[in-house]
Amino acid sequence: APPFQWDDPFLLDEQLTDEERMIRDTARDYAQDRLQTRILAAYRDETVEPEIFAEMGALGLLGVTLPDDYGCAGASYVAYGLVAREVERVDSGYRSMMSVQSSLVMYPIFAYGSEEQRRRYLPKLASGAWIGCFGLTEPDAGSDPAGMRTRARKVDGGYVLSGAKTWISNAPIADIFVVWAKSDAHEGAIRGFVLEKGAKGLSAPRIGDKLSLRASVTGQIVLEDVEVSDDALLPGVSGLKGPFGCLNRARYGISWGVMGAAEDCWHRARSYTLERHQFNRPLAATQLIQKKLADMQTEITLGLQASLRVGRLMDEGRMAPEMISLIKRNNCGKALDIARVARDMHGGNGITAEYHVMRHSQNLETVNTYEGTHDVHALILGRAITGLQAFG
Ligand code: TGC
Ligand code: FAD
Repeated sequence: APPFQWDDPFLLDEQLTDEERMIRDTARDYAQDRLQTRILAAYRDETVEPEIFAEMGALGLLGVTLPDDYGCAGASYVAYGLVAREVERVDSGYRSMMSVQSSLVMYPIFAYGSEEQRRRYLPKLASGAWIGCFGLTEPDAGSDPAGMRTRARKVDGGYVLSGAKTWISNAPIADIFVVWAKSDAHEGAIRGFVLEKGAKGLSAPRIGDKLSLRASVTGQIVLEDVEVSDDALLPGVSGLKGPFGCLNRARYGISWGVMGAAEDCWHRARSYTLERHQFNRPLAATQLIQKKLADMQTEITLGLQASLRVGRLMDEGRMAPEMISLIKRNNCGKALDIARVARDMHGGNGITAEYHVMRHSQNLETVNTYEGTHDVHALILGRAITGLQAFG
């Protein structure tokens, strides 16, 4: 019988194509060589590092699933998930920067934009020369984006946007803003608009004092009668299915990403408890510690295999959004549990930055909440199971 690989029990590696392994290795080398080395200072100081987009862009890691006509790799959704896993192995904030650019900014321009919009924006977003953000959430509309207040009013030759978005990743450093608003020219339907930095009345103040996701800058988008021309409208979609189409992809990537963070916590807990002796033996020689390590291994192995399955279904065009709710919810919840337990297994050392596990657990608090909270995804699944809507 083949030997059991403790760190890849179901031989995930074997289930990947050569191209997927190559993209995974590129992402892993970059993340370990260039991101792992700066994360402690970046997290402590809330450093804003826009150059990370150009670094990722140069390696082809942005918008990796989009076609090469726009400077992208044309790779599979599995490859995209592998990139998220490698980047989030270092920090959820860096993965956030990548997911927003790829799934929430480049994807809608590709899927809903005009050919002119694609040509104008996608190559610069793919190279990381331009940074994008995605404005859906508002101060009074989080889990319920249908309650948004931001309005687009039709005027001659364009629209006037007014309202406020909050909790927007990348907003303070963004060149491109994908903003969702209710449009009076479309009977109040939610429509997407692409705004550019510098538009009169557009500002993006930073949100400070975050105790989570500190390496990723977050802001508001304030729209004070921002006038845009007709060609700012994304012509290809109307209604909430526009933003949700983007969220499907970002949530899917997160399901892989959080498994990377969980793996980092698991591996660190294993190394630490093998080294650390109490009661004249390694902590790893105790039954309780081994049970915790086995639980981590089990959840990570099942979680990765589930994400791989959904990725393959996406690549075959057979994805249903509920599949993504299942893996986003489960993998985020399990990763958060794993990070908290890994912190515990590190004892007092676990609360310091240099052991990394508490940073992961702080980050995963955000990841469990954004892109649909753990409970909202339960309600999406509950609706599919029962046919009954339990939100309102
Ligand atoms: P509902 O009636 O269910 O649907 C309205 C319309 O949307 C369609 N739809 C979808 N289409 C594609 N994919 C999906 N996943 C879809 N879900 C719904 C649906 O078919 C319908 O279309 P139509 O044509 O019939 O009108 O809408 P609802 O208002 O009842 O929604 C409820 C709920 C809870 C499911 C939904 O609102 C929800 O998912 N809330 C969570 C909000 C959320 O995830 N926000 C994320 C903000 S972005 C973010 O967090 C980025 S962080 C990124 C980072 O930094 O990494
Ligand atoms: P609420 O919706 O107020 O939820 C509060 C609590 O109530 C949660 O526990 C929730 O599960 C629960 N709840 C809500 N509705 C129900 C219900 N019907 N039944 C039972 N319980 C319910 N948004 C963007 O648009 N773009 C971004 O780039 C972005 N980046 C983010 C970055 C960070 C760091 C953070 C923290 C958030 C970001 N978000 C972004 C916003 C994020 O998507 C929202 O925070 C999330 O959707 C939850 O909304 P809320 O914070 O308003 O919480």
